[in-house]
Amino acid sequence: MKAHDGMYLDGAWRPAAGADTIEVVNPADEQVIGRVPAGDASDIDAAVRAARAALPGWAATPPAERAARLAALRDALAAREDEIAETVTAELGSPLPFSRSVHAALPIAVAGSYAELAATHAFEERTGNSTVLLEPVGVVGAITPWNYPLHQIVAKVAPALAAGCTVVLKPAEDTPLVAQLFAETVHEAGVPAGVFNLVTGRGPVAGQALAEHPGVDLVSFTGSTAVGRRIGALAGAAVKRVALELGGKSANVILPGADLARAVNVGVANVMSNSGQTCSAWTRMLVHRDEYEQAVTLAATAAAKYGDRIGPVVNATQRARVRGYIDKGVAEGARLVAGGTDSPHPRGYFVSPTVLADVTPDMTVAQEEIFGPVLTMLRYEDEEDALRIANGTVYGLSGAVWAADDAAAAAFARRMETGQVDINGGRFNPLAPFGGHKQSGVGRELGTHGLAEFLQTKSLQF
Ligand code: TXE
Repeated sequence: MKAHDGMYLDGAWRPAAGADTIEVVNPADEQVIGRVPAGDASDIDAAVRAARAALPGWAATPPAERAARLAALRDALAAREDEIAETVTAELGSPLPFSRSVHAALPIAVAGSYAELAATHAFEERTGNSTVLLEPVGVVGAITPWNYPLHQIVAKVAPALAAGCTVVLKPAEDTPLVAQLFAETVHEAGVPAGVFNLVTGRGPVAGQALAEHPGVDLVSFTGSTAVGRRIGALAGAAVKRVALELGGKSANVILPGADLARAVNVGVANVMSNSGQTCSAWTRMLVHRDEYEQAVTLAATAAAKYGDRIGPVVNATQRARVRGYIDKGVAEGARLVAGGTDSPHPRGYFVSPTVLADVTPDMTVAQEEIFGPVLTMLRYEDEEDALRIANGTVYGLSGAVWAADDAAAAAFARRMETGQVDINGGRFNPLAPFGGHKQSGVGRELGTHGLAEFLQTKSLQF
């Protein structure tokens, strides 16, 4: 795989300050496929300086011109769709068809949506005798994870650029190659020097330096709750804006009267997709006690069919964590009905699609994010019990409700403490706000709500 040995700073690839590097490994076969520089605090400082210097010019660029650059970025990404998919497959291990249809296609769609929003959004409003200006927040520090590596980047960088902000990106250690490819497309799109900067590096070094840098006005972070908490604390101490997209433990609530087979099959597919490494995955399936055993049989059959169709998890640490949760679930009394800790693959960080039945709300596997292909199945007595279980975690990112009709499902969904709910299998909408209630995070991504994260108001009274 092609890898740059420098950082994309101020419009060009430049050598890193230090000599440390990060090995990029293909999780499907454990082969080293590339090496990128591991930046340190001085690389971050250079990038923040470039972003600060570029800020006045970009903030003053008319939204129509910013929109034109974003449209060019969408086109540059689309022109390299195959390369994006191959790169994500190589460094994340996801099967190529999934890399094409999701890891490549989704960020192209999101970039396109912000090209349109930049052109049409009202960056000035009138209220009474005031004109309200919606101005860019300033320099954005974007810290992204590996699970949807390009989507997570585009979901931050595209709205930031649309808003008139400039950006320093620190992508995840496991997936830096698609981040470098992204920087190339930003360059190809004619985005002015310094508006977007990339520093590859380790979280506790480069990530921490970016989160702490006084020249950063907003930190937008997606990743673990533990790191999110630290970044939130740093931002609080510095009184700067922060957006946090953290973990989830979303409920898939199947109410009596729903199409049980469809709800279970879609639910299993949702959890297994991307090898379970999706913060919004419906990892807890809630089924009425009268239909529970039937649902367990359906889910076990569906999971077994997945077999080889899912890729590995991202690295050995993640595999150990996922296996640890499976063991813990069984130790706490869950019934293993599919998968388990064995892998049929001699190499690669594979975990078999796993289903744990007889899970109760107090178990660790019902409370903590596993981030692997593991479905937990819980029994409920009645709707109130289902609601209590659904809302009974510290998280609130996503969810699903299935019922005899959409109105009944939506009525239940309105009572859920969560940021988004799919009704009877509703389709993903890249314009709908995405983000969490409770400890799933702060702020929203996508659509106009995602754009608003990068804007601040100034009101002029006449
Ligand atoms: O996350 P980290 P990890 C969850 C999931 C997973 C767990 C651990 O449950 O099992 O987190 O994954 C950077 N200062 N999610 O260890 O460490 C890091 O370099 C600043 C949910 O990969 O949070 C990377 O760029 N930055 C999730 C980013 O933070 C730091 C997606 C995320 O890595 C840092 C991924 C520090 N001190 C994991 N330490 C989701 N919400 O979708 C690390 N980083």
